[in-house]
Amino acid sequence: MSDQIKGVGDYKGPAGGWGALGAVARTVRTQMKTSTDTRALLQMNQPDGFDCPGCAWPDPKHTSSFEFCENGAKAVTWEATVKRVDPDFFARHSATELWSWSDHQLEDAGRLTTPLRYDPQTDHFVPVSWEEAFARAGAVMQALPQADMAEFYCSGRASNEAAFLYQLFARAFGTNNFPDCSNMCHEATSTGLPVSIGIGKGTVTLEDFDDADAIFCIGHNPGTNHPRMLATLAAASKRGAPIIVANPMRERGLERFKSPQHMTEMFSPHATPLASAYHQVGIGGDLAMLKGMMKAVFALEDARGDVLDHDFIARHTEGFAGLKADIEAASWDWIEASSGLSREAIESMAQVYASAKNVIICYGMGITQHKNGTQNVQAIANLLLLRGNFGRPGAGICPLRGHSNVQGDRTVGITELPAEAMLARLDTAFGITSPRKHGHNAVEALTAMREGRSKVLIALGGNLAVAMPDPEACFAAVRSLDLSVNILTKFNRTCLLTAKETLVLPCLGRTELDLQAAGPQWVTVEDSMSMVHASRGKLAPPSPLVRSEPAIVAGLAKASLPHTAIDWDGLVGNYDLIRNKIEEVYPDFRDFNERVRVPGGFSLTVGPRNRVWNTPSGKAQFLVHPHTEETQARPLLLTTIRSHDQYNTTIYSLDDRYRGVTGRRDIIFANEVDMDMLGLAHGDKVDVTTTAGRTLKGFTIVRHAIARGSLAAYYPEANCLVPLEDFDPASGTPAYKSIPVSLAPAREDAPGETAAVMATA
Ligand SMILES: Nc1nc2c(c(=O)[nH]1)N[C@H]1C(S)=C(S)[C@@H](COP(=O)(O)OP(=O)(O)OC[C@H]3O[C@@H](n4cnc5c(=O)[nH]c(N)nc54)[C@H](O)[C@@H]3O)O[C@H]1N2
Ligand SMILES: Nc1nc2c(c(=O)[nH]1)N[C@H]1C(S)=C(S)[C@@H](COP(=O)(O)OP(=O)(O)OC[C@H]3O[C@@H](n4cnc5c(=O)[nH]c(N)nc54)[C@H](O)[C@@H]3O)O[C@H]1N2
Ligand SMILES: [Mo]
Repeated sequence: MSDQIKGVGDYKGPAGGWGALGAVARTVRTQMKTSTDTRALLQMNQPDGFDCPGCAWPDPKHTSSFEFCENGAKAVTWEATVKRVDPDFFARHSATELWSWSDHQLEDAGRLTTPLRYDPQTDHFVPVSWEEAFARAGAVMQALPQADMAEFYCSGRASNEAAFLYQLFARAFGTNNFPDCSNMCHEATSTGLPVSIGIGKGTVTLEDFDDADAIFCIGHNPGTNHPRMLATLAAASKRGAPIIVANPMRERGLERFKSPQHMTEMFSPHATPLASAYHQVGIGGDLAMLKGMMKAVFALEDARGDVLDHDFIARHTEGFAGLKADIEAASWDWIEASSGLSREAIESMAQVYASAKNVIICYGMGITQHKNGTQNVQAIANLLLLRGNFGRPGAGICPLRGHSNVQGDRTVGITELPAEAMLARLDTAFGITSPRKHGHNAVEALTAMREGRSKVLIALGGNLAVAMPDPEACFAAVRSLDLSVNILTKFNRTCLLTAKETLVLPCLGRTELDLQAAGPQWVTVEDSMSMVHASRGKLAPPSPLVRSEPAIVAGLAKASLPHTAIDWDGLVGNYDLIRNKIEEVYPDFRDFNERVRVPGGFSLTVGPRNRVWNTPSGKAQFLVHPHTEETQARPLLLTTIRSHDQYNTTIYSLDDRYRGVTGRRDIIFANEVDMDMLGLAHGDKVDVTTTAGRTLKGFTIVRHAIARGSLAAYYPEANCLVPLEDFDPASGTPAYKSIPVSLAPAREDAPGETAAVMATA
């Protein structure tokens, strides 16, 4: 029945396996030229090669093994493509024409080769020299009435060196406005965990997975977004460690895996099972589920007496009595209704948790991108603290980070909320006076642009307006600016939101050779387990005109700050000098240049690994998140997810292999029972409407293994359903993953919309 609908079927294989190898072969064939280029793939994650620009999952220490995955290969081939968007391309295609292209088509056209500016007279992007580009940007920057009217966006691919120079530029210019991709991603982690355990990062190492007695995976999809994690999970599964999943959707990458790197496995009919239990929690039901687990843990303690780690709780924590009272006040009726899981299911999760000595809890966007994202994160920490699951091998918290260096960018200063001590050291290191006023996060930046309070957007990577909620508001906000500067490898839709002055500046990618005055340069990155290591690009740049990110940042800084005393050229000439300055500002980077030259790099300090809690009282905190015991029915909630063939707003292809979708993205995944109740059939066209009257029209509804009351659609097509005002008040993270909606059969007269263009063109 399912094969009657175009592009919708079932995927029966495991994650990985021959499907993954086939996909790698296809991406190499469509993007790359010769076998010399494909050698790039063999450089990935090698001690003297480059860090994979895909995800932030760490590599085995001192690796010389061959560690790459299907989606890492897509990230590299997409960057190392032979396709180019050169001046001829922009002469042939006007900006208006390019607007009608899908996001896939825009980036698939190839790598940028020359600086461009938008010419409103002709409606074309035209080549300019670097000198002219910098001068045009500098003129607007110097004319700004206040430094705080500029927004410095950073996406998480930028290296530590580029990001450090970028924050220096912004602070020397006079603002802490650092909207960054982290604000849309793990901000709930960065905000929530410091209050709980004194650091806004994960606490486990890769080796901890070998010692874990149970692993929980809540709200993340590693088969697609962190595929190298599947090898780690498979190893745990083979040892017999239970892997407990909580996810509204059944994701193949959490069910079973066949490693494409093990030939015996590839030729055997068996795949490694991953999840030992799979709980389809309702969208947004995680806090109730976590409270339920804690309630069951307390009940087990009452029955057995050996479940809580009393010694740890007494010595290392505060707030236990408050948490216990809050959990006791939660009724099973409320927990079941709010989580969508039965009491028995939650008790079984708690049983596994309480029986395992060392537990790791992993989580991703399914936890953070809700109005209560910070509470979700802190509830995970509460659960771990109850049994002292910090500071011993095999235990801890593991946020699955986003971009490959998003954690490093934050470490070296990309934050709108800088600490005074850091600013003081920055000022001493460079003889500047940094602004003390805190700046804008991503939502605040777009709001300021929308209201005319900000007039400049400089973007170090990313596709800000497309990644944010509410394209109508965000697209208009960028179009209203005096200056938009896009430092990118590939042209994207945000470039087409032309301001009074619009510049597109092409930069080198991670894989490419970076030649500066002192010779070839390399950069450093931090993975999601706080390991800092080197990344060395080797491939030829896409054109001789393309410059490195540090060089572009320095060029913009010099043009914007005519009286600057900072030796920008010196720093760019030799990145060792940038690293020396990072060390001056961040003491944790002591002997940076020396330690990062050791293969595998070094670890930054993570207090909880040694039971050191950098909180005001020096203790870890149990935190209470009161709820009201509402009994009214939950609305239908829609979550937005990544397909297997996308990297955020970069759409590699319109396929989503593990969910059985081919050649399209205009899909709403729904539970069969809900569809029956709504009178909708598999393959029907529907309109999705939010309570605020936002609509997504003419998408096709398909039956899927998803929790009751839960719907899913792809990001960014469904971003038009998320209001800019719907975010977690604690962290500012947009509530991309719990949108209350209703469904109706599509009205025939539905006009075409941007979302439809993006999904299908
Ligand atoms: N290939 C590839 N790799 C990537 C990326 C990419 O786009 N492509 N993006 C990178 C970035 S920036 C990030 S942040 C990470 C994202 O990595 P993930 O966090 O894995 O990303 P998502 O696809 O947004 O969603 C993850 C899962 O959350 C589940 N989910 C949705 N709502 C809920 C909920 O309410 N509760 C629970 N428990 N689960 C829920 C979905 O079913 C889905 O399986 O990956 C990084 N790596
Ligand atoms: N509805 C919904 N919206 C979401 C999410 C969701 O789950 N649901 N997830 C959110 C999350 S977690 C994130 S992180 C954001 C992502 O937001 P962004 O980080 O802003 O978006 P990307 O799509 O990763 O950026 C793609 C662009 O980066 C540029 N690029 C690639 N490599 C490089 C490089 O090496 N250097 C430079 N300078 N540029 C480069 C390319 O030109 C490409 O067009 O989206 C958020 N938006
Ligand atoms: Mo992210």
